[in-house]
Amino acid sequence: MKPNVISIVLGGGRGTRLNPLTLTRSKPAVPIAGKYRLVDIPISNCLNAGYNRIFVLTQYNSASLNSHIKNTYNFSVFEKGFVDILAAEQTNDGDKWYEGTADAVRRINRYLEAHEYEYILILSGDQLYQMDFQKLIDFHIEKNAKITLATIPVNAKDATSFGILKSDENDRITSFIEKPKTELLVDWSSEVSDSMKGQGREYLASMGIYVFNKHELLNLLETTDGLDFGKELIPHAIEHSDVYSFQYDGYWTDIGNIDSFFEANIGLTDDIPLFNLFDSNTIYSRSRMLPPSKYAGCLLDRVIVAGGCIINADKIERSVIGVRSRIGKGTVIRNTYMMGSDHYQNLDDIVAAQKANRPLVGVGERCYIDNCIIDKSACIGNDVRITGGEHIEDGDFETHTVKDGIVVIKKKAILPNNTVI
Ligand code: ADQ
Ligand code: ADP
Repeated sequence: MKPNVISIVLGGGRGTRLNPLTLTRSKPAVPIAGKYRLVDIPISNCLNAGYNRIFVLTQYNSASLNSHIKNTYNFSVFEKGFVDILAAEQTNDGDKWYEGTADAVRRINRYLEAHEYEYILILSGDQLYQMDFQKLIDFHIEKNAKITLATIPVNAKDATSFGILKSDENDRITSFIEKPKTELLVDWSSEVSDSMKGQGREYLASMGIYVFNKHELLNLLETTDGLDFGKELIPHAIEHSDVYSFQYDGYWTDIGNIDSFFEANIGLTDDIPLFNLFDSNTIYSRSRMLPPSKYAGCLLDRVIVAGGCIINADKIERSVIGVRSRIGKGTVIRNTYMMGSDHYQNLDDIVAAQKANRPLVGVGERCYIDNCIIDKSACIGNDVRITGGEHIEDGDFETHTVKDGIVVIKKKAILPNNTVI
């Protein structure tokens, strides 16, 4: 019999590290890889393993997240599957935010009570990976664990951003420290494979992916008042219960900030990308019924292009071009993630914009764009130059934000002809 599992996707704290992409939408709704949303990744991993009862916890319920989930995850009446969004608050004010990951799960427990389940799978909403959760759950059952953490070896630099643990020869976790300072790391290296050692990945990190036995989780939520899994509940459980480590050695990346979000997207254009979109495991997303993309006079080198684009550029290199993108003649784009647009401008819109001397949605003619993320429906005029890179300082402006040398053009921003950034 298939294990009885309910999954919870932690859809985001305040999400400030991904600003300005999360200014007007919740983190799970951030577009990734030209046609998906962040939330599609953990949901697809669950569905591929056959676990189709999923809650997505988010701090606010943007219209786009709702419509995306509603339009994408439709189950037949025979399947009893669902993907439900549970939002902490509709607005940003007040004290009704989920105050941490454990607090979020504690507060939605009343929705879980309506369902039968034995195991609960808790997932992060901002990670890129393809893991077979069936193997994780099987491991948990075999070990007779009360809690299992998915873990991965990381190097010393990354170790300070994660929960680091040590386990015995039977994979039982013996000690855990959340985000240790560099000077504390000396005592925390683990036995890892030669190939991991070769890459300097000697510290075993928690991936923030947890399997709990139902009663263990309910007991922990009830008898402790910790607000966070990593800071409080997991360290407490390791001292008092049977917690195991399921070591994973595939590709996994945390995409919590602009830099890692950018690299995760651009990395998809590599010859053999670490995260493989072209895999037999489906990544589900909304089917949009878009026309095929159309190109004229354009040289494309390592580019992913989603559906419904009209591309007349001279050259595009190492870039991801999202749904319904329109790019004008003579333009060069490199190292850029362009998210695309939610709708097409019709001929009347185009004539009106031209009359008002307003740039059209998309990228105009003779532009040069490098090291950039262009959020949805931005209007970039003709002869615009955007040159991100190490030379450019961080800052927040009306139309864009610069973080780690990456220029992020805000959603619906209007950059007039000849703008230089
Ligand atoms: P972090 O990722 O830093 O560390 P956290 O900020 O708790 O931990 O986020 C975990 C997930 O929950 C993220 O997807 C986040 O967006 C979401 N989240 C955070 N606060 C939330 C809230 N109030 N409501 C809903 N969702 C929320 C954790 C662990 C570490 C582990 C890393 C691996 O604490 O031990 O190493 O994950 O990435
Ligand atoms: P996102 O979170 O991606 O920025 P939004 O919430 O702004 O998205 O909008 C996404 C949804 O709204 C899509 O379903 C899209 O069809 C619809 N939408 C937004 N603007 C328009 C428009 N001007 N015309 C038609 N549909 C639109």
